[in-house]
Amino acid sequence: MADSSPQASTDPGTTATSSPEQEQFDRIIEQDSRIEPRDWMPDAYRKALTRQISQHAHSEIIGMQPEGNWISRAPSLKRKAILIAKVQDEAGHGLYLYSAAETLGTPRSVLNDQLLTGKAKYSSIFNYPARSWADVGAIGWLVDGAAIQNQVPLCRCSYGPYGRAMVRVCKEESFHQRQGWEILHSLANGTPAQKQMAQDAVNRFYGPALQMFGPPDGDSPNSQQSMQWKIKRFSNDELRQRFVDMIVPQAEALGLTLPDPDLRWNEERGHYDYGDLDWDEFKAVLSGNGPCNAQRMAHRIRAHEEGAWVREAAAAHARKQADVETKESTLLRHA
Ligand code: BYC
Repeated sequence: MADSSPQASTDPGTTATSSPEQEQFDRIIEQDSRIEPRDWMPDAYRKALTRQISQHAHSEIIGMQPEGNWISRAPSLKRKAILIAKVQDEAGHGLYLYSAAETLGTPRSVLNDQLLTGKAKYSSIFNYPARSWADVGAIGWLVDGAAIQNQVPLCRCSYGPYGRAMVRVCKEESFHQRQGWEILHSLANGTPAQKQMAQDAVNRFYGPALQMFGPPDGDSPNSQQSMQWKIKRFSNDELRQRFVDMIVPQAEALGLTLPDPDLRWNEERGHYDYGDLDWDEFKAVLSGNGPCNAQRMAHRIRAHEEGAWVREAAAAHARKQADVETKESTLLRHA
């Protein structure tokens, strides 16, 4: 793809004038090809992607907390090893995503500041507590399940680095969802108390998991433009519907129910109808008033401060390496 100068930033839909760079960009989008970091792109496209990818990265990093809290209390060595691997995967997803976001020009330190100062959002779901071991199962089955539904189409995102990061993330999320399903399956087939614990966890996570897809389409200010740019391939409601259609038979197979009295198959639509979600609660969580917002942020800020020595050591090591390389190349030049 042509590497052209970042001038004449004219976003589609905001201006009648067009530049050759804009036309080339539009063509790439139209042909379902990919925009790469050095290609010209409208400022608004860069901004929209930086917002979405960095929020996604923040979600992965904050998302380590609810399950991380259960590592020391996992019911067996095997469960503990699996959970450690899963939480570590989330850290890895955060790193790929920060790297993808950085290719758009904003350094990771700036993105991180936006998270720590509360300017950037992260997924609403991680402001809910994991109260029991069954919640770890519900997070895997419902939260990672919702994440996969949302992220598989992102593998075809028009921005190359994001789409490529998503391919790997989705493979790992698949494993995460299965481990969650397997935890719930064991509990649902255990003692009546264990089955009840699984049911309570599903009751707690069902609504918030459906809200992960974002507000209803009519209240989603970013969707239309994001879909035109082929960042998003489906709307929030379309993906939410697909998710409901997927989990209803899975819940039946588990022998658990989903906490929605309005949930029923609609023959005419070929989909399950489902009841209204609590959007007031969603807004409260987004504005910082969910059950765990303060705790999640306090923990992340503390972890960042406690990690200062690691960042300083890494920077000192990098400086030392650079010095050695400079000395070696000087010696070679004079040899
Ligand atoms: N929570 O216009 P809309 C994981 C915001 S991590 C918080 O529809 P858009 C995992 C939205 O940002 C999974 N905020 O936005 C990790 C926007 O605010 P701003 C995370 C939300 O971008 C560890 C405003 O509401 N996944 O899987 O078109 C353990 C209006 O919304 C939420 C991703 O990040 C929400 N739920 O669509 C286990 C996927 N929903 O920025 C699992 C990538 C909306 O305008 N992101 N908002 O102030 C996306 O696909 C899209 O950004 C969204 C929202 C579907 C989330």
